[in-house]
Amino acid sequence: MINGTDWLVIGAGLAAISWVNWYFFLAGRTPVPVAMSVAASSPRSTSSMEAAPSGPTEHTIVVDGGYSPAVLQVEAGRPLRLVFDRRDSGSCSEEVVFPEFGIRKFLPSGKRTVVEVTPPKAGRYDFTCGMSMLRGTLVVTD
Ligand SMILES: [Cu+2]
Repeated sequence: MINGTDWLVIGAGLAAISWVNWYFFLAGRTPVPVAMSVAASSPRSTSSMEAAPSGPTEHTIVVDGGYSPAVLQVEAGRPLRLVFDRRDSGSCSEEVVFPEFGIRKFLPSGKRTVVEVTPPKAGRYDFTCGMSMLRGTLVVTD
């Protein structure tokens, strides 16, 4: 015989089943309009989808009595490929040093020399010549 408590259990069970059906079959199919409109309206996320997110970012830095550009905006955690294009022949610029990365590299005059670093976190990382006279900065953002 079915008493009042049984009806309560059956009712709760039916409610749970219909909620599960709604959750998986109806809610799951509904696109997320908020997230999509944000992605479509943000040029930054569009461009990051076009570029391979894991590939290194390459920058060429001309060395000619200084670094040009002297300031580079880069992303934290993303591998960087810095191509030093050395055009002068003074002894001052013959080495480039990245103190935070423990890198000291000789730059032959008239050649392109690659330095690869991955800035681990946001901040400013200087690079200098061997005597700390010429200066450049990596401005790293998240
Ligand atoms: Cu120097």
